[in-house]
Amino acid sequence: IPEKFATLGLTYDDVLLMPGYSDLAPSDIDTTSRLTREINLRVPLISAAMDTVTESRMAIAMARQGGIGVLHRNLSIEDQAYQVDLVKRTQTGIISNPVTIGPDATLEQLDKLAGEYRISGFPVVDVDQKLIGIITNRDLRFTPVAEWATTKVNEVMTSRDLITGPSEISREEATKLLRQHKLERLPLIDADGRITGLITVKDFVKSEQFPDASKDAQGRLLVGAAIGYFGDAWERATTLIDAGVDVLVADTAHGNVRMLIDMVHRLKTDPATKHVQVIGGNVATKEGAQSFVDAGADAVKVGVGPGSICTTRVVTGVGVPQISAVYEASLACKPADVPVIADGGLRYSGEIGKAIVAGADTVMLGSMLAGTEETPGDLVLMNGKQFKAYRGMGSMGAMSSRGKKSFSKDRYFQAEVTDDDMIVPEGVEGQVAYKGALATVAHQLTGGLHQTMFYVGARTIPELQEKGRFMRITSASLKESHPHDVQVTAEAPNYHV
Ligand code: RVP
Repeated sequence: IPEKFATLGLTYDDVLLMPGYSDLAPSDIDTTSRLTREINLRVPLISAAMDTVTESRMAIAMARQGGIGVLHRNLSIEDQAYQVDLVKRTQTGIISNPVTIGPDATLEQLDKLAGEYRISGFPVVDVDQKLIGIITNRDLRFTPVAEWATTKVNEVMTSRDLITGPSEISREEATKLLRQHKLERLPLIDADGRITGLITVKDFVKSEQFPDASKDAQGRLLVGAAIGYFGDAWERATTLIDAGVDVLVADTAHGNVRMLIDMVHRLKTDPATKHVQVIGGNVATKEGAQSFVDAGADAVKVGVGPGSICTTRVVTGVGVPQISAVYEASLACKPADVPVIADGGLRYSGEIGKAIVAGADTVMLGSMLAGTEETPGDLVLMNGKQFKAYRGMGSMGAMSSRGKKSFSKDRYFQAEVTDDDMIVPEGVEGQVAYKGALATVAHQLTGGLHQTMFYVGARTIPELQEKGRFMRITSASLKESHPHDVQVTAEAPNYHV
């Protein structure tokens, strides 16, 4: 019966983009794209919610480059919320909710707080949040460490002639004050002297250094966090919202599931949570995408089985080749104006443009970002080369209690499996070559996308989606695409043999 068989499935290696007429200068090209209904990114890249890819360091680095990171959820609710907090407090201009300390805290407590938040100076406030001083690492230096436990903040803080600014100070005025008084920090206060913000020189330099950074209305970096649908999932979601998360990302291998769709619907209708952007996923069909569109999702994430560390298609026999999956999902999302995320399976920068032409607005990357400096985990030296671990969230390592407790087994519908021997993994554990700083990797990816847009003749991402045409290719053509008939003697930063 013909209906038993869907049409032929295509993936990245099955297609190439057709070149088109171009009269663009490199500076004309704009890679801004929609992450969700309400959030735009200058660079359409997302780091995967995996425990070997995205914790706060990666999320900070991604947002600074103009993309966004999704914090993984294989950790306790408190730990994940703390990671959100770390990203939201990272300096980029004005810190609207600075970490403060009381006058009666000891220097020992101050030192601990400084380590926890990786910051070196705090406004000192009384019980009414009124600014009474400022204390920095420098003030600590004159007190012997042995006395830190007994010395109080108000004994060493600077409290005379404090220079402050009004809450609504402009960037220019703040720069003037910082310069004039050679200040490291400028606390901002309201009419009653209560602390309302903090500006540091370092932040100002940073925001000039990262002009594409993804920021919220208050100038803080954007961050996403993964959630599930099982057990304490609602508590996790609301705790992350309280910590200031911008985007919640339903993180499951099969999103077309009643409980998860209900969860997304609840998040988008409950008055306490509906202001936060929610991404539904993963799906790989038009019908699956439609369920999330109907539930009110702000974007839909696509990918069943394409991941480099994923064995879902072999273990279960289920999946949809990624170019077809993205295209199918976009048929439900485009009419509703809901952005699409292509998640998994990308290996080269050229595949970002292919995903976009198939119907995606952004792409989520695991293996392409794994191995960078900012990922969790240590370097491993093997045969004189450096590596970092990269593993699937459905691997034995991520789902078993070996090492530490697993919090994300419901991603593979095995939340209630307590005996490790009973786990049915859908991913593998491995390693990838050390790649250095994320910034250099991100530069190659966005640079590649710029070139795609130039070749196609598209100035913007919507234009690329509109103009882009595929040609289906054969395995002989694929062979022709890659370097062939030579021995590659030098590694390119964007091509590895
Ligand atoms: P890749 O970029 O090809 O490495 O794929 C990353 C994606 O793979 C993730 O964003 C996620 O959707 C999926 N994944 C993560 N773990 C597993 C697994 O264990 N099967 N799959």
